[in-house]
Amino acid sequence: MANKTLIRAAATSLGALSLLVVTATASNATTAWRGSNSAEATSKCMRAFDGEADGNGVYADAYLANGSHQSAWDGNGAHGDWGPWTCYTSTIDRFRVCEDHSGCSSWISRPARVTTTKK
Ligand SMILES: [Ca+2]
Ligand SMILES: [Ca+2]
Repeated sequence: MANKTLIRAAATSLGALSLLVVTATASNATTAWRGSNSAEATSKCMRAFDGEADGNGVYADAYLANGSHQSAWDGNGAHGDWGPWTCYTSTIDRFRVCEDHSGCSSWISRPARVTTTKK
């Protein structure tokens, strides 16, 4: 009896923990749009969403602080779900959403970072 209660308590707190992590990731993300396609980025992770079933793939495109160029595709296309988060060891300097055979959004600099600069 005591053991069962313990296991249930452990499972409940584990569930609460993973929910917290997901919420934190989503709320810190910056989104770039091109038509119904979008890409999200945090300071070190990004993912893409293909919102148009038109045969054109969608990917998040980024330059990192270390100068490398990275792409993260929505691998399954317009199925109503996001591609997987891809994370890097270097921070994302700028990112945009690109649609194959079509083009890209404008660059967004330093996604998901709090800006305190005032002019
Ligand atoms: Ca598409
Ligand atoms: Ca998808």
